[in-house]
Amino acid sequence: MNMQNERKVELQNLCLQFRNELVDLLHSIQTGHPGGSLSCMEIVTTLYCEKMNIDPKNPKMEGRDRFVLSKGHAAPALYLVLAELGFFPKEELKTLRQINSNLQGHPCVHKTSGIELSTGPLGLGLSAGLGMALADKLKGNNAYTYVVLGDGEIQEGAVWEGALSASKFKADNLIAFLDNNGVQLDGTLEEIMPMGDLKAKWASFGWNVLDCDGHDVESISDAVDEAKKCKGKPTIIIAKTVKGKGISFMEGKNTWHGKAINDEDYRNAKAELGGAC
Ligand SMILES: Cc1ncc(C[n+]2csc(CCOP(=O)(O)OP(=O)(O)O)c2C)c(N)n1
Ligand SMILES: [Mg+2]
Repeated sequence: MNMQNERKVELQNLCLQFRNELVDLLHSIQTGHPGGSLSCMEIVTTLYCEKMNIDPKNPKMEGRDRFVLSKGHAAPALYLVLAELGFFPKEELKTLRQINSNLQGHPCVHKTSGIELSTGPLGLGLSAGLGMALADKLKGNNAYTYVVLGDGEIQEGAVWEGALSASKFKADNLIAFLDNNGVQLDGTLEEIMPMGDLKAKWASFGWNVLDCDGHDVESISDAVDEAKKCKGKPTIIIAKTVKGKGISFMEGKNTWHGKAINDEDYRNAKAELGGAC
């Protein structure tokens, strides 16, 4: 319970603003991934706006903290936060998913200021993030790498190779978030491929395992503080989330994984979020 109430309200309002902007953007381009973007909104916002040592004016600053959106389809959530912080002009958001735009449907390290790793093919972010964390250790940088994983994503075998390596190399500057919304592209995890006891699985791979409410900015912030206290092990924070969070008819529905928002759904979503169309 370390966050001032005023700051908590600021961050919550920012997330509401991002949800409104997300719906505007995805409606305007008639494509994109609403469900997974809404699910990780508080995690990405809290990390970037509260926890990470970064400088939008100097995105390659030596010793900065790193962020890897391993579930790359949630790129719009990340773009909204990066634009708000000034990594690139907010005007550019309108170019989302256009050919030659700097804002592709999935994060691209060569195009977008602030992006540390190109992602989209699921399962690669944890190992790459581990490499960044270990490089920081070699350089003597006191920096953290944060990786956000989807719960469907961790069905990929490569994730567990990364998990094994991170504990072997004692990467205590690697903090992963599991966006644990229980839903993947085609259904629930229970229907498609149950992951069983997540806490026990990660612990058995040698990780420090924490949990948090993934839609509560204070709970997320506290979990990061707790993770930083753990020495000699990487940490995974299992964040309880809701896919499509904030828009009732999208919540918990795999059908909203990657569906265009039509005019009627747009009006209903905006009415719920309290924003003007
Ligand atoms: C290797 C790979 N296989 C399949 C896909 C297609 N795909 C994109 S998102 C997704 C579901 C991801 O579910 P989850 O990780 O739970 O994400 P979230 O619920 O947070 O949106 C799939 C199968 C992909 N991007 N990469
Ligand atoms: Mg999921």
